[in-house]
Amino acid sequence: MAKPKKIAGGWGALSSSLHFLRRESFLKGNATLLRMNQPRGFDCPGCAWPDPKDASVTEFCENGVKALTYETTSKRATPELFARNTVTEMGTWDDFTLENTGRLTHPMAYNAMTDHYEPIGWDEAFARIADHLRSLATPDEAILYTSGRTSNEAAFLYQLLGRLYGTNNFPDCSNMCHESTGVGMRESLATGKGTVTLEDFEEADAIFIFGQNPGTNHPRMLRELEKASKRGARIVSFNPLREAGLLNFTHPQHAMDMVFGRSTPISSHYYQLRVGGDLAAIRAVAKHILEKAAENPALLDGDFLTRETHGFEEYRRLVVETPWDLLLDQCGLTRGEIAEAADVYLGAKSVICCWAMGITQHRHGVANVQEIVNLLLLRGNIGRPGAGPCPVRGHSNVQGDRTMGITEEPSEDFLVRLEREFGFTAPRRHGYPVVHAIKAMAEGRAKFFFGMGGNFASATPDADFTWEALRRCDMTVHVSTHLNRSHVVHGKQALILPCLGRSETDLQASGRQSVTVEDSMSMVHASTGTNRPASEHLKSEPAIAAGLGQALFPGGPVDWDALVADYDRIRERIEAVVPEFNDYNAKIRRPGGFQLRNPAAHREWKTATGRANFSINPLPDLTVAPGRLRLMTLRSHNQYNTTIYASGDRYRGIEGERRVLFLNPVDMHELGLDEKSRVTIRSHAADGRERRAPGFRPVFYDIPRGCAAAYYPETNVLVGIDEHAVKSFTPMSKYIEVTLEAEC
Ligand SMILES: Nc1nc2c(c(=O)[nH]1)N[C@H]1C(S)=C(S)[C@@H](COP(=O)(O)OP(=O)(O)OC[C@H]3O[C@@H](n4cnc5c(=O)[nH]c(N)nc54)[C@H](O)[C@@H]3O)O[C@H]1N2
Ligand SMILES: Nc1nc2c(c(=O)[nH]1)N[C@H]1C(S)=C(S)[C@@H](COP(=O)(O)OP(=O)(O)OC[C@H]3O[C@@H](n4cnc5c(=O)[nH]c(N)nc54)[C@H](O)[C@@H]3O)O[C@H]1N2
Ligand SMILES: [Mo]
Repeated sequence: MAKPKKIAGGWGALSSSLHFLRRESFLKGNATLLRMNQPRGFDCPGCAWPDPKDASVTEFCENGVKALTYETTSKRATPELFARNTVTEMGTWDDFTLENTGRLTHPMAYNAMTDHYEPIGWDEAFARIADHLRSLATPDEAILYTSGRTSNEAAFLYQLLGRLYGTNNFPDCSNMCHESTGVGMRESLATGKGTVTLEDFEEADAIFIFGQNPGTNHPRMLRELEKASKRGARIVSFNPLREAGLLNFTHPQHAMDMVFGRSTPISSHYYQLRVGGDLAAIRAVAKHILEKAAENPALLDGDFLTRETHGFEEYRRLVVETPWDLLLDQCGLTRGEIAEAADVYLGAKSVICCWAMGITQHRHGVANVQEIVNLLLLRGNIGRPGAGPCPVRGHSNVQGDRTMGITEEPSEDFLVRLEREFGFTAPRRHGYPVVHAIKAMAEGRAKFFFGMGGNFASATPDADFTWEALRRCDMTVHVSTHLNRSHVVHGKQALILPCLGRSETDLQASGRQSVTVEDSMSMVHASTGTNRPASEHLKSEPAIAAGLGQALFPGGPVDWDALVADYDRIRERIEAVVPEFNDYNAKIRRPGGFQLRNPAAHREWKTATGRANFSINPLPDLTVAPGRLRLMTLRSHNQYNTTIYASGDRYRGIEGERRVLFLNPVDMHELGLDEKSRVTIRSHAADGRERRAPGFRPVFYDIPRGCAAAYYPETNVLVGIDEHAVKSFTPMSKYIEVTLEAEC
C-alpha cells in the first residue's frame, strides 16, 4: 500500500532540490538560483504563481529548482546525437530519455532519405518554412500552436506574423488547461482572469481550494496558505485525494521549523468528493446557505445581489428545486459535511475560491467554474478586500500570451487596433482551438504545424489519433529547448529550431534584452536572463518569429529586424495595440512591474447585462455503467507537464515507477486485483473507438470508490478526441470512463 506523505516541503523538498542541482552539474558556484524571481533577475519558468513583494534573496521552491536545473543542465543534444540515431530509433525512447539528452544546440532538418535530423542554417530553415507557407492553398491550412512559457514579446510578434499571413489558427496550451475558466468567467463577469492579489490572501477569512494540488504544482502558494492558516483563516479543500500540500507544510527556507520538525496545518476542512462531483457539491453548499437564508435573509448580501447581480431569483429557484439526494449522490459527501463547509462560508466575512485542473478538465468544466462564481456572488465575495475568484494558472506566461492576442477568437477591438498599427487587413474567421486543430490535420484540412514551445504530441488527448494527424502534415516545425516526442512524431518535412531559455542572456543588436511576462494575478514584469546560452547557435523566440517574418514578408509592412534589435520597440507596438500597456517600457523598469486593471475587481461589470451574472447550468450526468471507473489523470511530483524529471512521486508514496493506477482498496478487491497485478486500462468514449493503455500496476489508495487516478501523459491515449468540455473544448482529462483488464 502506498504511504502518502502528510506534510509537504521540509527536508524532503530540500534534499530533492539538492539532488537535481547535483544531477544536472549545477552546483559549481552557480549563482543563477539567487537571481530567480528577483527584481533584476529572470522569472521562474516553473509556474504562474506571483512573486511576493518582499521576495527574500532566495524565493524559490523545489518546482522552480527542477525547472531551472532542467534548463541549465550541462547535457547537450548535439548534431552528433542525431547522426548516431535515426528518428525511428529515437521514436522508441520514452519521454524522459528524449528530454534527458539535454539542450538542443543547432537548428535541425529531417532528411527522409536517411531518417536522420541533420544540421541546417537558420536562413535556410526560415526560407524553407516561408516557401512552404506560400505553397498552402489557404492560410487556414497552417496551425500555429503556442505553449505558455513564451514571453509577451515573442507572442506578440508570433500572432502578428500569423495574422499578416492570414489565419487565426492559434491553438494554445490554455485550450487544454484553463479554457473552461476563461469561457465561464467571461460569461459571468466579463473577464477571464482572477480578481484577487496576494494582499487579498492576507485578508481572507476563508480560502476554498477546488481541484488543485499546490504542494506539487504551485509550491510557492503554500507560503500564502501557511500565513493564512497561522493567522486563523479557514482553508477548505475539495479533492478526491488527500494531497500532502493541502494537509501540512514546512517551509524549507525557515530554519527553525526545519530543525525542530515543525509544520503548519493547511486545510482546516477536507472533503474527499467523487471525481466530477464539484458542481453538485458547490450547489449543495449553496442550497444549505439558501435554506438558512430563507429564515435569516441577512446571511446573504442583499444589497449586492440587488444592485450588482443578474439572475439571482432564477438561480435560487434552480437550487431550491434540486433535490438533496441528487446533489449528495453526485458528490459523494454527506449532508453534515456540506453543512459544515457552508457554515465556514457563512462564518467568513471574505472568501477566496481557488481552483485548477480538477475543475476545468471535465465535460461540465465551464459549469463548474460558473458555480464557483455563483457561490461567491451570494455574499458579495468579489471586488472587495480578501475576496474573489482565483483561478491558479499553470505555465508561467500562459495568461500573458492571451493578453498578447494568442487566441483563435480575437476580439474585433484587438484586430482593429492591430490593423491600424501595422496597416494591413487581419483575418476575421475564427481559428481552431487544440481539439479542432487536431481534427483539421487528421482530415487534411490543415497541412502545416508550427509549435512555439510545448510538446503538442504528448500533451494532447487521443495520442494515437493525434500522432496520425501530425504525421499527415506536410511540414511540422518546433521551437524548443529540448528534444521531445513532437520531434519524433513529425510531418513529411520537419524542423527543430532551438531557442534560448529564460535564464539565458538574450543579446541583440542594441545589447542585452529583457522580456516580460504576466502572472496569475495580472502582474506584468520583466525577466532578464544572465546565463551563458547553452549553445552559440540558439536564437531567442522573438528573433525566431522575426526571422520567419522577414523571410515570409520581405518588404512588407513590418520591419522585423528593427523590432528585434531592441525589444523596447516591440513593447512600443504592444502599447499601441493592447489597452493597459501605456508607458510599458517605463513601467517594467520599476521593480515588481505593474498590475493590469481588472474591472471586475472594482465591481465594474462589462457584461451584456451590465451586472455580474448568476449562471444557470444543469447538473451533469455522472452515471457510469456498472464495473466502470472514473479515471482522472494527474501530475506526479517529478514532472513538469510532459517533461519527466524522474520517476516516482514522493508525496503520494510512489518510488521509481510511473505506470501506477491509484484505486480504492474495496474496488480493487472486488475487481480481484492486488498490488502485484498488471492491468490494461480501457476507455469507453462515446465514439466507440477502442483505446487501451497497457502495463499499469494497481496501488491501494485513499480515493473514493468508483474513482481512479493515473499519471499524464501516459494516459493520453485514453482520452477520446470528442470527449471535451461543453463550450470550452477542454479535453476531459479528469473524467475518463474506464474498465480494467487483468494482464496475465
Ligand atoms: N511541478 C509542476 N508544476 C506545475 C506543473 C507540472 O506539471 N509540474 N504544471 C503546470 C500547469 S500547466 C498547470 S495547469 C498546473 C496544474 O496544477 P493542478 O491542477 O494542481 O494539477 P493536476 O496534477 O492536474 O492536479 C489536479 C488536482 O485536482 C484533483 N482532482 C482531479 N479531479 C478532480 C475533481 O473532479 N474534483 C476535484 N475537486 N478535484 C479533482 C486531483 O486530485 C489533483 O489534486 O500546474 C503548473 N505547475
Ligand atoms: N491527460 C492530460 N493531458 C493534459 C493535462 C492533464 O492534466 N492531463 N494537462 C494539460 C495542460 S494543463 C497543459 S498546460 C498542457 C501542456 O502542454 P505543453 O505546454 O505543450 O507541454 P509542456 O510539457 O509544458 O512542453 C514541454 C516542452 O517545452 C519545451 N520548452 C521548455 N522550455 C521552453 C522555452 O523556454 N521555450 C520553448 N520554445 N520551448 C520550451 C521543451 O522542448 C519541452 O519539451 O498539457 C495538457 N494535457
Ligand atoms: Mo496547464
